[in-house]
Amino acid sequence: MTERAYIGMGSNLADPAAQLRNALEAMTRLPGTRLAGVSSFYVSDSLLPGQPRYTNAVAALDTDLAPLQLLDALQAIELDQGRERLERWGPRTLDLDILLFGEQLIDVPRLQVPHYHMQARAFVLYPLAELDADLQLPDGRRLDQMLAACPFEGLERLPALQ
Ligand code: A4P
Ligand code: MG
Repeated sequence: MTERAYIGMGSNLADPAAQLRNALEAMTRLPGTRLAGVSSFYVSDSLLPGQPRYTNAVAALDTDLAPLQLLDALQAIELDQGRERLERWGPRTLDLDILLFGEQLIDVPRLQVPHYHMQARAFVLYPLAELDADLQLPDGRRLDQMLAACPFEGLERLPALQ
């Protein structure tokens, strides 16, 4: 069965925008998967002080992969792009989070969906809204209500690439 998954992408090392573009390219090559949309890229300060600014975006994937297969594939892309897990929340060349996977609520040790932090993060919610402003989460929360509680402040939307 094909499901629509939304992937939160982030990078704050080694030319972040290029990291996101490479990751998008890699996602188009995943088996049984189609890249259905990409938001603008957004720059914002790190949630943790003393780290470089992040570039973030959200991608929509239509995929026949199962959720854990998709997680495996995304983690392989992270590793391929040189991510080292030195410290939790540390700076990273590439972070790929499964924000939503169809209507599924997933809570297993390796994977929780919807992603646990998405509601408070402008750099997730605003790009997600570009792809589907009417989105309703499987737990009943509505994206427009989450946005209303999450100011755009501090986000800088980069102009689209030509
Ligand atoms: N995991 C569980 N659920 C999921 C999911 N829905 N998607 C597990 C992906 N992975 C999921 O991930 C640790 C484990 O989470 C994985 O092995 C997987 O089994 P990780 O990517 O190594 O951990 P992390 O990214 O260091 O932690 P976390 O909590 O994902 O950090 P965040 O939330 O990504 O925060 N500031 C700005 N402006 N922009 C950012 O993107 N990001 C962070 C990191 C801090 N500040 C930021 C940003
Ligand atoms: Mg992560």
